[in-house]
Amino acid sequence: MLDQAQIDQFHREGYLIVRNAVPRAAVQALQDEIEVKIDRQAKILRERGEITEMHENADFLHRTALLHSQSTRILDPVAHGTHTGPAIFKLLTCPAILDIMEQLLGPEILVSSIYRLRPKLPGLAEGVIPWHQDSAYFHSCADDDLVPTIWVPLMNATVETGCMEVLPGCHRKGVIRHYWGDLKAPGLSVHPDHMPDVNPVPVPADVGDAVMMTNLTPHRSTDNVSGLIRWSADLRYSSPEAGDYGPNEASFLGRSKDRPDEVVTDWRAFEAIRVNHVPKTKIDRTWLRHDKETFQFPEKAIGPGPVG
Ligand SMILES: O=C(O)CCC(=O)C(=O)O
Repeated sequence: MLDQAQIDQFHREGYLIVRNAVPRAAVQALQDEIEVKIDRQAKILRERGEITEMHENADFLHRTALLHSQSTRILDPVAHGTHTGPAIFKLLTCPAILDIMEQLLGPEILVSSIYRLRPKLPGLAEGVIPWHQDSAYFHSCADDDLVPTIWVPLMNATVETGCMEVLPGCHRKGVIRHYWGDLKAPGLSVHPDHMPDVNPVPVPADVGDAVMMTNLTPHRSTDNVSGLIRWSADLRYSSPEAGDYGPNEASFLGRSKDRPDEVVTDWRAFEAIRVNHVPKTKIDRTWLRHDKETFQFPEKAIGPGPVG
């Protein structure tokens, strides 16, 4: 649970570090689940001749990078919200997180369709996430609603490994103009001409801690210059009123006073909901690509540098 000072800070600054927010057993279970998935994928890729060295003795913070240098397809089972299983379900529905969400959102809590596992591999340019607000990716129906992210490190995330950075107090002015970045930073970036003039704050966090942000908080993560994989999970929640802001994937009811019978309590039901989901709405954002966008200082708009 958050105390009132933490709730006030979250609303005032648009972010909050919550120490010991997440049970370590839940983090460990997710690490174990990921290791099994990666190992299974490594075996498939070995059969296809894409991987020759299995690095079976390498640990969670090294193995995937060693396998990735042989085949980038090693990440397929954990990419883009594809991962389901008992441990991710347990983390998404963990009472400690839902209690915090109930404080912020009230008793009706949707577990957002958009959750991600992020293996930020050392020295890999694609792992750099430029400045953005999550709402820039969402359908605009939730622009006026709170969709808190809880960013959960699966290792001790330091500045060196590329932890989160936020722009404090910049979440009250709505959705800022974004554009689609170039190949080095392929996601959405805040347009540099519209970048708030505020000093970034790095938010290192250890296993068990969580970094909370709003859907309008500008945030990014920079290079991982350590030798370790910076594993994390980012989870989101909303009240049902926020609507279907992430229609490409399935959300589900995580806690409810009004509809307790509809709360998903079993990971297999969660998996079925994810797998069988058919998107009905399209995202209504039309951000320009970097080569079609205009910039006051075009040289600032190449690569991840300009947006940070
Ligand atoms: O984990 C990262 O590096 C980026 C996460 C992010 O952008 C998010 O949680 O919205």
